[in-house]
Amino acid sequence: MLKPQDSETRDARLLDGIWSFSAGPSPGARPWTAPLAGGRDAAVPASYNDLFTDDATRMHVGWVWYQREIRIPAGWAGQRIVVRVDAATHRGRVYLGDDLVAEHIGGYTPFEADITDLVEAGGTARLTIGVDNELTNETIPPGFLQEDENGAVHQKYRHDFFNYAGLARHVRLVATPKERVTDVTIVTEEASGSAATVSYRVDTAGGSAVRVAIVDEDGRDVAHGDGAAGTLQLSEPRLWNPGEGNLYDLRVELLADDGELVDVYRQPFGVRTVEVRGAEFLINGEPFYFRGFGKHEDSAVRGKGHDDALLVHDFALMEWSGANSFRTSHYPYAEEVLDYADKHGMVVIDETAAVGLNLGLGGGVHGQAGEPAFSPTMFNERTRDAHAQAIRELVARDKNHPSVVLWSIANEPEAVEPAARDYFEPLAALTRELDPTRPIAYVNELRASFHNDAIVDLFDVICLNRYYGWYVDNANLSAAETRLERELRGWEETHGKPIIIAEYGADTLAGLHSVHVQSWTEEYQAELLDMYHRVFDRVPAVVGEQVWNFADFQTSPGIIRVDGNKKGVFTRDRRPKRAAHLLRSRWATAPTRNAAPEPGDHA
Ligand code: GCB
Repeated sequence: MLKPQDSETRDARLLDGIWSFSAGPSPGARPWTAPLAGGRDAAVPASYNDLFTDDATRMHVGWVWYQREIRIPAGWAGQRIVVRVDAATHRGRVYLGDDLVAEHIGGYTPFEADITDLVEAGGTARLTIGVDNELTNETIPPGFLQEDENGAVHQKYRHDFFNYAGLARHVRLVATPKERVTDVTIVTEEASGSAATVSYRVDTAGGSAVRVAIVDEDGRDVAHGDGAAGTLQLSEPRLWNPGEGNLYDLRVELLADDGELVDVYRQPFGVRTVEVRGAEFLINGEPFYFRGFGKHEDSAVRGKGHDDALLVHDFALMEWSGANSFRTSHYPYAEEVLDYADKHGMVVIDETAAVGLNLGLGGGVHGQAGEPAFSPTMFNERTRDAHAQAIRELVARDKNHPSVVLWSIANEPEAVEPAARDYFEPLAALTRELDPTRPIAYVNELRASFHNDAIVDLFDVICLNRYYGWYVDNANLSAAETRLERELRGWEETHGKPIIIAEYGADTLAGLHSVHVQSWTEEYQAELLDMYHRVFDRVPAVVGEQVWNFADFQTSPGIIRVDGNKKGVFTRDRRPKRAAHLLRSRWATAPTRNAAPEPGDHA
């Protein structure tokens, strides 16, 4: 799905600001047919949960309503007009006046409502967006409702991060020509320093002719083509590389028979290739070593609300620490984040919201054995359909980002029971079919190891989350080191694929110190990371280390954490803990943005 943009023929206006807001009633009560009764002010973009002081809104289960007036610019007569919602977590319904104009399921990918026939250029209309935060066994991510002793209903889920909801990303009013570019796909077929072959495909509505040009960063046209699909040659391309966010635009023009310009869309892209060969991960043919973090979209007050200031600051901190990559754990992030990663040469593992397809973990903390995870009464065919749709929408949205080098289709699903294979086989195949150019992975949890993981062979890269020294062998780093090395060598010998440690870390209370081996202290977190690094440097198949987590983040109140998950290397307000300095001394000294740190180079 194309990101809205301004061009000679297009107009995109942000509808950010203060909207009228109400938690409940259900859609049956038709709250969109009049100004919201009892409407409060809510900021867009922001999750609504932490905006107010009452727990009823914070912990609300079900629908909430956002409403505002929109004015259609007088100059938009004859255009196609849509409301574009970047995310409604987890289900959205858009109403123009009394009419339902769009419905979308999936909380982290965009959708559009076509309102062309319902509005007049120069006129106004009442726009209402309903957002439902309920999670079930058949949503991605999954969850369930639980009634307590007093009959109150609570939303439960199988991941630890808080179920922030609402309109956490931009909402826009967008005008495009009716005959228009509807999609653009760009693939680097081959790339070297001296030449590159780039293929493109343009989808359109209407019968106009297609003309394309590649435009470099200085605004010069460096290649041209005609037709809806083709191959373009670039000589001496400026490759997109880790740390070098070199970008081009594909300028797509639609032309009427008389040569008149019908539509223009500029799709940014980078020239780069990605490949897994043996136990190596190659970007532009060179081995790449991932150094970085699992992240969250999370901050005080705005919850998962997108904020450009936080985006710029988080990247500044990642660059300060020497990180060259991060994972969009555990859902697709705002498109602005990926645009920024493209521009800054930051490498991204792009993940769906399929977190918690696992009954053996409760919010990442407690095990509970018994019932199978993949069965008609638990995660079933409808769950898989929703998961397939989440993969389709992720690839459709993010396929042109050069920063995205690996798709992660799930975090820590159940992977031992045989039914896991029936569930994942078609999803892995679907991801490959949608994008044959990028490797794929799922992120594995401890209970599925190299000898009993039933699905890992469906994927190209082995991503492991490991908590030796924390959930296992807490405060015993020497036992943890032995176990970690034994396991990594097992994966290396059994599977011969590149291994990324997608999570490792320890909860740490900023300001807590000890001269003893004491978990929760800043010293313990740093020593634990240092121990992992020694092991990584001894196992050649390890091609990446991403610490859990970049920053402390808010968790579900029902799980036993002290005001959130404290595995951040930075606090929630982005102050460094001791471990941040350790990472900087390991990562920022690596010879290039591609390279593994020098073995033995520890603080
Ligand atoms: C995990 C999960 C992550 C949790 C983390 C933890 O394995 O993937 O979402 O936050 O553990 O800290 O328990």
